[in-house]
Amino acid sequence: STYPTLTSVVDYGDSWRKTQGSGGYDLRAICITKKNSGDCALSPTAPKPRFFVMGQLHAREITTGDMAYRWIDHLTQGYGTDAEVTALLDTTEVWVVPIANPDGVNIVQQGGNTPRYQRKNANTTNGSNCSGTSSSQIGIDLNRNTDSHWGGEGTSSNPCDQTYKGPSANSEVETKALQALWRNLYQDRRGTGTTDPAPADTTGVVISMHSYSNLVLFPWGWTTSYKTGNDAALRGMAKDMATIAGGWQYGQPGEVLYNAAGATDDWVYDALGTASFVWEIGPGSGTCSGFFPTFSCQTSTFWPKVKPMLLYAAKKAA
Ligand code: 0X9
Ligand code: ZN
Repeated sequence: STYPTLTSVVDYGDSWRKTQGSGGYDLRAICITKKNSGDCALSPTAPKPRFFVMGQLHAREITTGDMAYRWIDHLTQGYGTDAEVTALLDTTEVWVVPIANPDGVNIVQQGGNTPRYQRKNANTTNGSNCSGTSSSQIGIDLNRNTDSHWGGEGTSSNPCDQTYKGPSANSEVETKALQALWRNLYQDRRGTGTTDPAPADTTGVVISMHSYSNLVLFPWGWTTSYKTGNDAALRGMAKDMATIAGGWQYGQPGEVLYNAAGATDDWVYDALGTASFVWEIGPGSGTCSGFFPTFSCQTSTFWPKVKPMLLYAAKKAA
């Protein structure tokens, strides 16, 4: 509200607890651009190209939410004074979902000075018998729940597991709300073919921030048996991002980490043909490691990498 000419906040759905009437949150996105008529509308035919970044789909990966809020501050405070930010917001819509899984974040925060290691959402209808320790927790893994190869490699059918895929594809309200938002922001640009829906180019870029392995990942994440039709372009962009980060590894998830199906990054490419990346931010050294790094690490270690990565990726959306 401090920057009404630059920002619009969109309520794109409710968290699971909110749908149950027991606490919970609105799911919120912010659109940042030098607003002209037609900008920041929930319509896939937009005047400007769109760059999208999301944090804390996995609740305990707190660096990703922190980076999202720093990005929002950097853009709103930099417009008119920082030439790079001004040029970006004059030409591009920047969308940010800082907290994609707010119920999970609430569970993390219930731990106070010893935050809880909640990864998944808070839906107990399938996982109510889980003990709530880091190895047995309630909820569905929102990065295994989409209909992009749902139930494939790297997914679990056990409701207490960290990688529980949920009772059916797209079962979770947080999943459905994100998909509806993305369908409102991006036209379906796919080509033909089920394992290779390659669009003509990589216009529009979606970044999902995760922690931690110092990696830049791109589809397909469900398998390494196939490359996408845009593999060369995506791999080239990932290489640039990894260089900007100071020498991270990059590749399809199965090349440098593991295969995992039903994730949101695959879904964005699979359903819409939009270029999509996961950044696994951190660890740094010493107290800058783990899911809950010392707060000063956000300023000293992570933001100096993530800020230029975001600026690079945002320019690639055009
Ligand atoms: O396993 C995940 O969901 C991600 N790693 S994390 O440690 N943050 O949990 C990696 C997801 C990579 N993308 C796909 N497999 N599609
Ligand atoms: Zn994650």
